[in-house]
Amino acid sequence: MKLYFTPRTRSTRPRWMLEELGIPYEVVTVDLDAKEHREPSYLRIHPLGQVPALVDGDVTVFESIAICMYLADRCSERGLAPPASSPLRAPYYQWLLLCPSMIEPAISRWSQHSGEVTEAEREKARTRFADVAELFTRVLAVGPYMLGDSFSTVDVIVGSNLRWARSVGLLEGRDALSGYVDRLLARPAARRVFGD
Ligand SMILES: N[C@@H](CCC(=O)N[C@@H](CS)C(=O)NCC(=O)O)C(=O)O
Repeated sequence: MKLYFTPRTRSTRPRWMLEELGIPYEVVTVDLDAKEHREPSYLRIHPLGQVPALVDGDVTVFESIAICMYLADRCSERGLAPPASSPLRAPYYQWLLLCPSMIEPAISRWSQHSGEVTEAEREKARTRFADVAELFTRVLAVGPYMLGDSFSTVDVIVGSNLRWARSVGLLEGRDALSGYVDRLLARPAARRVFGD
């Protein structure tokens, strides 16, 4: 497998998955500053010119969460996705899709500098993030993982989102969520990716 990867981007999500699953893979670094993601050879892999992308034999897949879901199903015996017949499959989809539809736009909007967005827009983003943060706090109090007893792909994605949120100050005063991020980042697979 080849993972098209740029450090400190959403590329870390599939890399974390690959490390959790113990799948051998090759990293192909894409230099965004050098505009390598706009070169025709890369656009044949990801027609929208973004990272990450994964090539697995004849299969090419982009979108970080789709790649993680693909990998979880590819190695279903590792239990990082509930089987299609499991009642946990519903919350699995629910939490995974909530991240790019609601959390990522809120973190991104909040992180923008004044001038790029109005203060009212930033405040709306903070409130939207806070609503989800409260919900996650309740889910994880039952947890300890997003799907209950077991670590799953949802934790890779929610953990990645919350790590990003923490880096822009959105987890201040949210010790339970910060502790969850710390627990996830202490996993050997995560340490190999983030080194922190
Ligand atoms: N929804 C996509 C977003 C991909 C994305 O925005 N990637 C950024 C890095 S995090 C990128 O490639 N930026 C360069 C560009 O869009 O020109 C995913 O989750 O993979």
